Order: sequence, then C-alpha cells, then structure tokens
Amino acid sequence: MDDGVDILMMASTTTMKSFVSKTSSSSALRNTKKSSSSKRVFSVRAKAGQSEMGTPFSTWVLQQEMKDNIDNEHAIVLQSISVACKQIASLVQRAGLAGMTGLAGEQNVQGEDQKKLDVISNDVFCDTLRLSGRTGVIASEEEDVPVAVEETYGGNYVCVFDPLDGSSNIDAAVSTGSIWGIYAGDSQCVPDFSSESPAEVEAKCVQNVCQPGENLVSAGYCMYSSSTILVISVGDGVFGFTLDSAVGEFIMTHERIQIPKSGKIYSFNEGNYDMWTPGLKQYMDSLKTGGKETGTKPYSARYIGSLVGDFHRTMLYGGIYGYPGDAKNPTGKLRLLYECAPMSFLAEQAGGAGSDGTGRVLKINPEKVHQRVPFFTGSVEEVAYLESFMK
Ligand code: FBP
Repeated sequence: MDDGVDILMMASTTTMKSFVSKTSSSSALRNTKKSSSSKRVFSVRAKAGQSEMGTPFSTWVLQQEMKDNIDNEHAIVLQSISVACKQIASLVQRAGLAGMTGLAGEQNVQGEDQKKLDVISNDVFCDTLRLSGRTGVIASEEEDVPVAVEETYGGNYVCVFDPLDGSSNIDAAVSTGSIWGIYAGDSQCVPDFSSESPAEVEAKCVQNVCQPGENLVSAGYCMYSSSTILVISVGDGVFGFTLDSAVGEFIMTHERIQIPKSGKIYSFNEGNYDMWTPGLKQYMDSLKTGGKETGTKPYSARYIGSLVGDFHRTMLYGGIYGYPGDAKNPTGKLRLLYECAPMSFLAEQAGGAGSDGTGRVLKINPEKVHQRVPFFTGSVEEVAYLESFMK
C-alpha cells in the first residue's frame, strides 16, 4: 500500500476528523467514514498532496508565463522537454532489464562510440521537440548538423541539447543526465524549405544555433540518479523539481537554488594531471594544503565522471567542477553549446560562475556547433581562485 495513504489511515480519528473538516466535501466525508471502516483506498493522495505536495512543474511553467518570464510557445517547449526527460528516466531505469545497455555500434560526429541509450534518448528529444510544433531549429550532441524543424507551428525556438550526458556511466547505473539550452530563433534567419537548397537551410540552422550563451532564454538539466531531478532557469533564479513517480510529475523540491560562495570540494579528473599546464598543477597542489586559506583543511575530491551529477552536487554543496584543456586536448572535452553554456547560465543564475579559465563562458561566440572549451564552474570564489592561476 502507498505510504502516503498509510500515514493518513493510521491517523487518529481526531486527525481524520480535522482533515475531513478541512476538505469539507461530503463525498470525502462519506469516503472517509467508509475507508476508516473498510480500509478501501481512495484518492486521498491527490487532496493531501495538493496541500502538502510542492508545486508541479506544469504549474510552475504557467506561473512563469503569467510573470512574463516566458511566452506561451516557450512554455510548450519546456513542457515537452519535461515529458522527454520522464521518458528517458524510465528508459535509463529499465536499461539493464530491457537490454538497452552497451554500444549501438555507431559513432557520433565526434568519433565517440554511441551507447544504445545515446541514440534512443536522442530520438526521444528530437521527436518531442519536433512534435511540440514550437521549435524552429534543434541541435544535438548526437547529430552531425543542426536540423531545421518542418513541423514548426509557431515560436521558432532554437533548442540545443545533450540527450544523455555521462553515458559512459550507463552500464554501471551511475548517474547520467540530459542538458539543454533554449534560444529565441533568429527571425532574420528562418530556413525556407520551399526556396532554399539543403546547404542554404543548413547554413541558416548553424547561424541560429551558434549564439553566445548570454542569449539563452532558458536552460536546464535532468539528472537520472537515485532521484530524477529536473533543474531549470528561465532567467529568474534556479528551481529544482523531483520526479514523483506516483504522480508522474516533477514536483518542486528546490526553490531558488543558491550556490554557496565558496566550498572545499573539487571535482576534476586528476588522471590528466601530468598533461596540465604548470599553473593548473600549482592550483591543484594548493588545494591539497587548503587552497586560498593555506595551511587549513585540504579540499575533498569528488568526481563521478558525469557532468550533470558533479554539477548538481556542486550547485548544492559548493566547490568547483573543472574539465581543463590539456596537452592532448588543448580545448578540453566538454562542448560549449549544449554542455558548458547551459550549465554556466544555471551557475550564474544561482550566484555562481562558469569560466573557461580566463573569462565567462556565456560571452564566448561559438564558431562551430560541436566546439569544445575548457570549463570551470561552481562557487564564485572558487572559480575566481582558479582563474588567478590561469591568467
Ligand atoms: P558525454 O557527453 O559524451 O557523455 O561526455 C561528457 C562527460 O561524460 C561528462 O559528463 C563528464 O564530466 C566527462 O565527460 C568525463 O570525462 P572523463 O571520463 O575524461 O573524465
């Protein structure tokens, strides 16, 4: 039996009575009397939940529309993304049971072996965004080039996304996530299928998606872990919603997240240490002796190897996550458009920072869709301390 109901059933008659008086609908009274005697389960949850349960994501999106933080078209795109995340959450959870672990036998444009769930999650995101009728151009980590959406009904929003980040962790059931960023479509640059060649359409798509992060109108991620948590900002603070599988909806659990100004947790793949610049090595060594407060307690290392998992922890506990450039990959590993820019938008909205080591990631003008940049994010004082070694 669902514990929500259990708690109510076991409540003393007095509590029951006071609950009934609150709901004051005769049918509830009728039901309650019946249930206390016959223990028949009835939809107490909905009534109880509404008063006790946090704000459902769909309601929060409508509230943002009423506050003019977003328009109706944008609201529909966000609702669609939340549906895609629910589908991917269920797929990830059942991966081992449904034979969806392992490789897909193909490589993406970056030469990475695609996991089966990389391909499936990409299809889920592409289909959901296309069928929302509110996106004009979409660009994915798993697609060679941005795609112009023919089914556009309105809104023309541009959505860039990494459908399943950290997928190297999937087979070990370690946390993964989806990351996205939304831009307003460039009205001067709407692809015209009827008159333009595929090359012209593609060029316009690339122009639409290659916008600096500071043009983002919203960004978010969904973490698939012990809980499924969707974190989002539409430019008015950062909010977190946890998937309540009993209701099938994301429910607000984190209101206006603020990253602590500093934090003694660092999250780097130190396995690459020998390939780092002398400045970065000096920085990393300093963390072992207390960092900016030399001689104090050393920083703790935490590294899941999944950007979404490491970023989410850094948002809540503070500290710094970094994926630097190194001798082998001078521009690092992470992609500017659908990993670093959306996360930097969220970090800044939560009072933190997103840097490439020398400046704000949101200021960088993308030259290529799958461009990589060094990335450092988290507590504003920790990122500033790192930058002091990089300049
Ligand atoms: P994908 O988007 O291809 O999964 O790659 C990104 C990522 O997995 C991040 O989630 C993670 O932070 C990083 O790469 C881990 O890289 P490494 O294994 O080199 O430490």
